[in-house]
Amino acid sequence: MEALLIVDVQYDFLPGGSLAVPEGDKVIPVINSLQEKFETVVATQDWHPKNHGSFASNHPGKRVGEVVELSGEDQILWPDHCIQGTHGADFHKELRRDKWKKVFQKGTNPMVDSYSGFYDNNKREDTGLSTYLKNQGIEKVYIAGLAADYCVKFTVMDAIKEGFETVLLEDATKGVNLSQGDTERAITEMEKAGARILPSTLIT
Ligand code: VGL
Ligand code: ZN
Repeated sequence: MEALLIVDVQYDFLPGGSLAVPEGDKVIPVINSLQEKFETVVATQDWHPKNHGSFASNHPGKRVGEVVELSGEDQILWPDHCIQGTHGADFHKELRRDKWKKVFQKGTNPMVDSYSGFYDNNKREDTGLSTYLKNQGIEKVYIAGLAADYCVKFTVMDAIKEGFETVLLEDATKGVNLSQGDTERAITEMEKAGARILPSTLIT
């Protein structure tokens, strides 16, 4: 059995949002047509408390893009984004949700970031996504959404580690590209780790 996993298609990651992914909105129609081809569709939602340690605003004197230590791990500092209950944390209104079986929220612990939809960056807390998919008999996951060089990449890597056959839908994701070429490098890393990289037009 197969599932489509939609990562973080939320206003703050879309043009006009606080951590906008260039052309992030382009994935919405692509993902909507993909959803018609799957029986099991699940989504992740970046869902931070206001005092989250990944926000530059919570580290006086530090700026967005600087790296600090958070619970013993290097943490890139981001603008405030996806704060629980705010518009920026909502899924885009044009993103269809009628087939979604479940939403997995992440990044709720202020002391650790969580790029992957499976585990936090210290791999201590589990969102329940892996167990959920396995209980549904899912063996293969197709991953789409934002951002290709952060949450999508980490979700793909953990999907592989969890033993799922993993496909990245290349035209259904876009990257932040803090440094030029980050998205291409992320795709190469995912492929090396064992993901298949496919265009969504090949999914039937
Ligand atoms: C993401 C940075 C911080 C993402 C989430 O969804 O890719 N990136 N939080
Ligand atoms: Zn975040």
